Amino acid sequence: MLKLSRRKALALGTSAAVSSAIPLRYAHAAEFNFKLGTNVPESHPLNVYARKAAEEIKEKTNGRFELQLFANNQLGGDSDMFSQLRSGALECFTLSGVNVLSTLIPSAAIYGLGFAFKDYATLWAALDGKLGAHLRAQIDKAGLYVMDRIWDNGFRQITSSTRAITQPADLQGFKIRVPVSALWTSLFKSLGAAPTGINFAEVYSALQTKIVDGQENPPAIISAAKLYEVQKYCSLTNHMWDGWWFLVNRKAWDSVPADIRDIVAATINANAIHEREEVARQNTSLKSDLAAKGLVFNDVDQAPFRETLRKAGFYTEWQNKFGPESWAILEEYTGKLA
Ligand code: X2X
Repeated sequence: MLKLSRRKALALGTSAAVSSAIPLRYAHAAEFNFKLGTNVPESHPLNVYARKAAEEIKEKTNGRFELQLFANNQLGGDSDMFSQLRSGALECFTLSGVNVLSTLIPSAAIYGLGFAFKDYATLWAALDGKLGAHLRAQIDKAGLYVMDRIWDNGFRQITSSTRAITQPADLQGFKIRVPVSALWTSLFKSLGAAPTGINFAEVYSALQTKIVDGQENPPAIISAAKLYEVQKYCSLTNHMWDGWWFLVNRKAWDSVPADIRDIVAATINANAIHEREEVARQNTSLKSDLAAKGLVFNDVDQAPFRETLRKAGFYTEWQNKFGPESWAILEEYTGKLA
């Protein structure tokens, strides 16, 4: 009985796929099937525009190249997906340079230095300019292909279930989740907090079960991952910016003919620009929406936080770690930090 119905289902699945799911003009399997893993929920603009890129690529390559999206940590957390990407089990992965990418390439984290960028104009000038080129060269050296345009995650804000953060004193001993990253841990330790490195896949439950009292992310993520259900306050610290590099396994990328690679890269980079516009819009417009859902917002004066970091030796420590070359390029855009 069970066997019969399974066979039936299989037969049905096959004929359905042939007759309707694949449009006639793509009535052949794609030659190149790339999986893309992301670490945020389906509704986040990263996934919306990655999907759009996938549709456009299929169209422009006449079905020869297929990009299949696995959003929301379906393939595992960041650390898992990063190993899969490196081994070739996963072809594409969007990953922050400040997150686990920095475990392989320490200087990839440099743009996430606390309070480094004051606005988007400065930030895009750096990341679409000399700083981005410098960072992409290091990712390339480490054996990964990286698309030109970084995707926007946003300026990060601290949320908490226990108290609003208005001054550095509010962070003393504060149990906060940070991604698995030396720079992130150092930033919050230097501010006096008690950070724990946790992949984003486990953040909601870590907040719900009170393993940590807070986390930090931009409004677009707080909304898409419904973190407002387990958090009460959102303090607009803008303490750092973060984004996702669109990474590709080098061997898989090299297996694709140059003309198709050009289409894929151009389409992904164009959609990164659209994604940036949407994220910037959401990170502004979502505040009233999140407030209506019960999140209590407060503005923050950054000056005492910066001063706390300076006094803790945070900037000089990281200047030494990143080295003079990367640091000089960063300061061309941000002005003197150390
Ligand atoms: O892990 C996070 O907090 C996230 C989703 O913002 C990153 O990818 C860094």
